[in-house]
Amino acid sequence: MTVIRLFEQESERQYKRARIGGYCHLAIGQEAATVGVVAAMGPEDLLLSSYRSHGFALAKGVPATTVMAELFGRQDGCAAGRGGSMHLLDPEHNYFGGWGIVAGQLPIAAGMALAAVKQGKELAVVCELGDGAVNMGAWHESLNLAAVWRLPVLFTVFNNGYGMGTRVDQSNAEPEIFKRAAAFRMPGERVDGQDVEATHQAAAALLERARKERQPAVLEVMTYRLRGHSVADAGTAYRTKEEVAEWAEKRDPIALVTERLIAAGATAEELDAIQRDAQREVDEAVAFAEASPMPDPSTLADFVYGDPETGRQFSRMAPGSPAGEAAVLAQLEQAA
Ligand SMILES: Cc1ncc(C[n+]2csc(CCOP(=O)(O)OP(=O)(O)O)c2C)c(N)n1
Ligand SMILES: [Mg+2]
Repeated sequence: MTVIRLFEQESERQYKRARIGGYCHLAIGQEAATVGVVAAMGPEDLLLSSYRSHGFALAKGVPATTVMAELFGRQDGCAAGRGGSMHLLDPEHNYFGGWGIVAGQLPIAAGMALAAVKQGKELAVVCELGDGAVNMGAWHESLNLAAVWRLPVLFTVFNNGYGMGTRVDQSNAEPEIFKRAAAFRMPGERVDGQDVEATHQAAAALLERARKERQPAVLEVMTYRLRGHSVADAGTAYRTKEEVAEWAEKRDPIALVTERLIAAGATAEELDAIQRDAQREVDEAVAFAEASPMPDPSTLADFVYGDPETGRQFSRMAPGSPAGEAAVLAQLEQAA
């Protein structure tokens, strides 16, 4: 949790220095929710998340070096510099994104679970989504299929109170999102996402059922983002300063777990060491990202198209042409 917190604070600094381009969504305040869920996963389990994804990648074991390099758009980034903050990817660590389209990850998660079932693998897929994703068609389609086909997916809804600037109760006829699992006859539970142990326990029990019984489920994880929607949003127009301060002062998940560790006998030295090691990891990540080259422009279409021929066809689009320069040239040749 500390690595994630320091990594994101550093990302915010680097974004403001224009080292990081595109969008950048921080999940500062949501660390217990993220770590609680991911720590309950087995090594074979597969993870997909929304675009608020840095913590998921880090918790799943993607090295901080390659995550930071991806934020910097560099060649050694975990998505080869193509994805950026919203589209982190590392199949080696069973982390399958980082999805920028709200609810875009849900059908993919259901499909991956179906593939695992067909291959006879006993694993679960964790699909994280925000509270803003539960009114998308893909939510209904994916949960329905997951239930009908008994697909081992745990849909973890990270309810941080807002979808951009819209409060959950302004956009949901049933704001207790976990109850909506009942419409698909699957278990639905709600857990305090600022409590890492409670989240871990709840996720572990549902994941066990997913693996053993192919039982899909919804886990609504109640949390709060202390920053704005993205680095470009101050996050003050649609909520009060008092509300944010209350969460920061009373419900900061790292402060809560630190209190618990102290009560359990952790020493100041041990806590300092966690902080120091985490800071070193983040510093190394920045140094690695800075040293990594930008991708060579000639490799722009690499990894983008399954068939490299398609990449070549689209690599130099003629103005107004839907099929690219190659197709235009072929047409001209034919006409001649
Ligand atoms: C299909 C689609 N519609 C709209 C957007 C723009 N958009 C990006 S994030 C977001 C809000 C999502 O909120 P939530 O699911 O609660 O996630 P959070 O940002 O709170 O983590 C919207 C509307 C998008 N990315 N994709
Ligand atoms: Mg939200």
